[in-house]
Amino acid sequence: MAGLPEWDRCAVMGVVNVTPDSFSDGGKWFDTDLAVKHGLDLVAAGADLVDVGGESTRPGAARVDEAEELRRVIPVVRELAAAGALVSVDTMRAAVAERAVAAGARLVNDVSGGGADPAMVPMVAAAGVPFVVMHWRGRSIDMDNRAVYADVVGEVVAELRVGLERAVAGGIDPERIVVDPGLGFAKDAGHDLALVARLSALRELGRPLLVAASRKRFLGRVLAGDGGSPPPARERDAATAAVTAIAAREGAWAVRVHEVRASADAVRVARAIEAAETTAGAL
Ligand code: PMM
Repeated sequence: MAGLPEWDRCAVMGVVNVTPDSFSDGGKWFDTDLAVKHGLDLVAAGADLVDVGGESTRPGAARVDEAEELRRVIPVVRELAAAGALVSVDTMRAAVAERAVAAGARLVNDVSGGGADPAMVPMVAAAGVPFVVMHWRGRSIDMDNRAVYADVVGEVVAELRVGLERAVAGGIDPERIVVDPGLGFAKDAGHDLALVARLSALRELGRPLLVAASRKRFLGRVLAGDGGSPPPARERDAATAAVTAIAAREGAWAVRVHEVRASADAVRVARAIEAAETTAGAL
């Protein structure tokens, strides 16, 4: 990926949500110092990047205003970057992305893929930083109503292609674009599982793939089984690591996770298996 280090395996992006209401860890890292400490702990646990966000995107979430988002995000980005962490900023606002890049962020992760703020694509193009184009169908407040597909994999690939083309038409270097299926965004559990089952179809887009399954509802549904109730988000980390192993085997560029250690181990094991496969193929 142009503009970032080349890892020889799937990278691990640790999540730092500086929000009082994020669905899986909301409130815990709301204070700047705690958020910075959490980010550094994630790096110590094996995170290759840390993704700092100040606005919850959980289903039904309302938006925070820009001043509040800046207040939450910028000091955390600045301190983590100064401490040597590779920081990504999770925002739908060009002004937040711009200030975060100035504070040291090296990647812009926009869950709207540039769709929410018309100034985002030109800003990222001018800054020359890598950009995540995620699949979404609109804001969190009513996205569950848009989880209607005849062919979820085909439609997500086609809609991501549109986002990719919009970003390139807006001046972003295609070599700096990452695509992401947006698990849980306008998707039900069946849709998310189908996308994970067919990650290879997303690779047809020809761009590195980011997979963000961590603690999401679909894992809760799987763990609940028929008629059971889903375990709380924090009890979905082993399930998350299972998806990490699968994503790494499917050639994902990175996974975005809350609990880093298990996924950091999983990507290393997947890499070792891949190396053994090459050796075995040569025998
Ligand atoms: N999911 C969330 C937030 N940011 N970014 C990308 N690229 N992909 C995602 O699927 C994604 C994201 C919501 O999860 P959280 O509230 O646990 O951070």
